[in-house]
Amino acid sequence: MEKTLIILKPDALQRGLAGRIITRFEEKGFQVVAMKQMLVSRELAEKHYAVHREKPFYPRLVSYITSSPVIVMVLQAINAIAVSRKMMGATFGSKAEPGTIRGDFGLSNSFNLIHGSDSPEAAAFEIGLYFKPDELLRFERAGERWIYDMSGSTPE
Ligand code: IDP
Ligand code: MG
Repeated sequence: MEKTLIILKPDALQRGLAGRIITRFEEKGFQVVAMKQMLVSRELAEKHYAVHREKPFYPRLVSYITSSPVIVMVLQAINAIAVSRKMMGATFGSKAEPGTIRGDFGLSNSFNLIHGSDSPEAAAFEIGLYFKPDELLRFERAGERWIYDMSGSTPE
């Protein structure tokens, strides 16, 4: 099982789309192991987006993510990172395929509703930035054995 950090960005909350986006992940079978609403500080945004520091869009990205509250989640699933990135779609709504979150809900080439970790290393780093270890709550789901094939030694 893999974990990923998902952020519903300020435009998702301001546009009242947070519930619908969370529902997509729930319906797919992801387990929510942590979730909170928060205002991202400039300091935290600069740490999170340090890899983009030299990019021309960096100042706008930092002001966007800090402009209004976000919902941050840790989601767990088999191949959580690749599956969630596919569900998010291409970076901007104008390019993202219909059927993806960005493709269905957005048009902007700057505001794009959602962040998702893009590698296991990024996921570990980002989860550590936003959550303390004891905020991750794994629990046994009643329906788990109908989401994964549990007949072998590991879920498939
Ligand atoms: P990703 O979110 O699809 O992984 P990245 O290239 O990692 O996209 O960029 C991180 C974030 O920076 C994007 O989600 C978006 O909010 C912002 N961003 C990326 N490229 C641009 C741009 O050309 N203009 C404005 N914002 C951008
Ligand atoms: Mg990225």
